[in-house]
Amino acid sequence: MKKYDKDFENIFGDELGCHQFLLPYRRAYLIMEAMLNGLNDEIKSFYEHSPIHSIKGRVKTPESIIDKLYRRGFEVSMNGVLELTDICGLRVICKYVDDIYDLRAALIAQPGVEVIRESDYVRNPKPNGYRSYHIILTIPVGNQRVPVEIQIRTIAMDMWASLEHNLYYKNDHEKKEEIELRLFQCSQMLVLLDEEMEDLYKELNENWKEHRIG
Ligand code: 0O2
Repeated sequence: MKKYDKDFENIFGDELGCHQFLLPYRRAYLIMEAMLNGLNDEIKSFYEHSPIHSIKGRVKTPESIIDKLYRRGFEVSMNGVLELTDICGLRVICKYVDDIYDLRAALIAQPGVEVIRESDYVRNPKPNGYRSYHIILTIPVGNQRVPVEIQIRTIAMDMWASLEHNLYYKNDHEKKEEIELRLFQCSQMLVLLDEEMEDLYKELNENWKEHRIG
């Protein structure tokens, strides 16, 4: 962490200060993960369909926090850190597109959850083809409210985002436009794939509407 030694000291003081600062974010992570798993079980018990395929996530390291302050042009101070809403972030991978909306509805109705902002890149994908449903919310942890970023997406959306993220850094200037176009075309194929898999699910589960929480 040599690169940010001075910033680290200015922001957190020392290792203990940093550890104590991140503790509520770590607790928020565990609370959110349990909440999402609980919702998955609840939906499954009522509707014979579990929407969640898997959950991944992390609490940012001090290095990636400071990195993001520089990248986003925020003040490199504790004030800047407190502006970040994704220090605690979870990615929820769902099976079908409808699952994203079912889970979102169940999640934002949970006691204690307060939504700060939502971005629906599923119905309104980014120009590069990125699709995902983002929710920034806060939950109570002890006597403070902690922000958490939840990204909800299908397996196909997750595949595209993971590979795009990787390829982006290998994207040299000469081929930039061609690669961006091909990545966009891949995202279009995955839209069709998501639609086809969901159609199959609905055909094989005639009562699928009853499986949904609406
Ligand atoms: P890192 O390194 O992943 O932490 P806003 O409402 O505009 O403030 P928004 O639109 O919900 O915020 O999200 P934003 O800031 O565009 O992106 C938030 C995160 O979504 C990103 O984190 C990525 O993880 C993911 N994401 C957004 N756009 C893309 C994309 O085009 N490709 C991929 N692969 N991922 C994307 P960060 O901020 O990059 O930081």
